[in-house]
Amino acid sequence: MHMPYRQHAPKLVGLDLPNIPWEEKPAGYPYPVWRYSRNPIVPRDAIPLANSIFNSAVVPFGDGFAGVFRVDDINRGCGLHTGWSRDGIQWRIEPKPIRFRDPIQDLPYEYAYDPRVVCLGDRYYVNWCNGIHGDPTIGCAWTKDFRAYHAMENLTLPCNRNGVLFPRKIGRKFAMLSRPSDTGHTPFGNIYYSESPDLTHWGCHRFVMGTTGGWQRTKIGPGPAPLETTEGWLLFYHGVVTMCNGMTYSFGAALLDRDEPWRVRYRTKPYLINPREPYECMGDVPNVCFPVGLLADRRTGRLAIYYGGADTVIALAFAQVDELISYIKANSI
Ligand code: BMA
Repeated sequence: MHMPYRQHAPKLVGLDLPNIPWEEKPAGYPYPVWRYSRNPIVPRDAIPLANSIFNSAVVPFGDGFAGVFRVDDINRGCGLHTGWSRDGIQWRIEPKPIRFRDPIQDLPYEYAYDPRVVCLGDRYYVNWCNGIHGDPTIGCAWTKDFRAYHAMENLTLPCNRNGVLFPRKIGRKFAMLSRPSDTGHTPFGNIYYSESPDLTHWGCHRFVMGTTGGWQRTKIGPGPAPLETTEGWLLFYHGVVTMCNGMTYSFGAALLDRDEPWRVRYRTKPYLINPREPYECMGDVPNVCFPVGLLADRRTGRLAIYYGGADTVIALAFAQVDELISYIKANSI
């Protein structure tokens, strides 16, 4: 049958991953991103001594998936833990936090949270919010097997709380999105692009996008590693609005230029997901949907988005890339 729309449908650039989690959109659901019916997928107490497990990143690995999980413990410390899964839904999380090999002299690790993971060449790079002298910066380490993690220099000066690498070089340079912040509950925040020849020295900083109105009025920050499509880099990002009882975290998506990703082509005016289910509205920090993980299947265009719910649990949402990109374009700022 002749289907002109499909012929021009945006395509994912990447791997065929037919085994990523998937559930069809509920009949009649009007929006392009829908929640997994059995959320949350990881409860707060999945391992001993955990207070909460949330804001965690996953990648395809071997026959299944691996991930780096944010675990806050019952002392209210926060650390990163490796996790393993066959189906991307049921996770076995290591009870002990990741210890980095080859620690770098004079580079403290006081706390670690909100990991992102990206495969670049034959290595997986982990970025997270890294505490140094009480301030947040962007930590970095690499691994090939999710067992030995090798410490690298921090990617930014303090204060910066959200950093993520692109999954390939752009213009022969490594590339990163990050969100400079303050040392507290930052009441501002725009997304910037930076590049590096070696993952250590960063420069050529470019403004990508800032706050606007509505759900993204107070601050925004990059989520999972940008996903390459024929229409540009698909970036899920969180946005915050300050309400009378605190901050509400929702998420939306943008399409960034493929060659010059600091140029925003389209960006959602409405949110894609906002806190409304009990596991998003009730928890240690109510009203938080915070995306940091993403899996995509090139052939079907299926997306599985992992997000933290209320700083307490991990939830999953789904989208179809061509439908989502059409929606972003039709509902752009
Ligand atoms: C941000 C980060 C996230 C957290 C969010 C809501 O500043 O600390 O880890 O999910 O606040 O508390």
